[in-house]
Amino acid sequence: MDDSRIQKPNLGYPYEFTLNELDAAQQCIEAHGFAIIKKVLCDELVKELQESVQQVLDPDNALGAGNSFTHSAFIEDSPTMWKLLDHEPYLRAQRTFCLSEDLAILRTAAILRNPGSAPLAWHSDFCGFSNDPPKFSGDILNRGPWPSGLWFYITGSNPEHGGLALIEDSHLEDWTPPEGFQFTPDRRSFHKKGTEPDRYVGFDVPGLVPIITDPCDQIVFASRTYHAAFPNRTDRVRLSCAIIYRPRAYRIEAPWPLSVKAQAFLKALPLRLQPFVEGYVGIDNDWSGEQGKMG
Ligand SMILES: O=C(O)CCC(=O)C(=O)O
Ligand SMILES: [Fe+2]
Repeated sequence: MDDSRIQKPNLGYPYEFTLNELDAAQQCIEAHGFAIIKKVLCDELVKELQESVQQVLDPDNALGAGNSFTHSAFIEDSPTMWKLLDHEPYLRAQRTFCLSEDLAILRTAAILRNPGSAPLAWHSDFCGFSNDPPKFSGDILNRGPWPSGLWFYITGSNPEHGGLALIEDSHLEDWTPPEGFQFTPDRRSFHKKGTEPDRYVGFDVPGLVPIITDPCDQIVFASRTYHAAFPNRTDRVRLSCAIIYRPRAYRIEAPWPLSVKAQAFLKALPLRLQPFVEGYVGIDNDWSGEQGKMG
């Protein structure tokens, strides 16, 4: 299928909401696993976030055509992201989606996808399908019921530009892959029946919703929702960033120490914002659960 012709889909239910329709948005997330919130950011903040993602992830434009880069503790390097924590209309929305009045930062991310960059395979961020001992940082961080996706695609999301795709209703605990597909052994992805059990890359999956947004919109998806990213077939970089929250009372026991950079972030954050970093554990992308055993 030529996915360049995919139009904003009519799904038979509303999935775009304003900041004045948060209850309806939350109901859509509960029913279908996602929602789009229109005009959450002003143009000025969009511009500042674009500059910050570019500056932190690829300051010298050296990444090169066809490449992508993900920063998995973006807020530690981007004081511009702190502005979100002072943005009451945005915060009210995050409280609604996380079902908590008292939010704390779980993790943050920014992604830069250059022109020509490859698609991202289908997956769920949720790591609670297995009770095996944790093997990477996601197994520690991504097990809660809060939304996994609270993204700003600050250069817009659409199928030509490396935008997001997701599968409606795939957040439900009894969801199974559509006709012709089966779960990968870890359940975090699926593949075509009769093929290798690798995460599927392709946009011919029944139930696929191409997400089409403006740079000021927020894309929300539920804890388990399966999603993927289209390749970037434009001549413009694709930028995105997110803060994922946990209810403050939900503590994370991280087996890795706080990095020097994480400590500096905690120290630099203004006093009024300190409640957002209560119990902050940062992330260690190299942690594999093996250190203790090997040591
Ligand atoms: O690149 C994207 O748009 C999605 C990224 C994503 O799903 C992830 O980092 O888990
Ligand atoms: Fe993801």
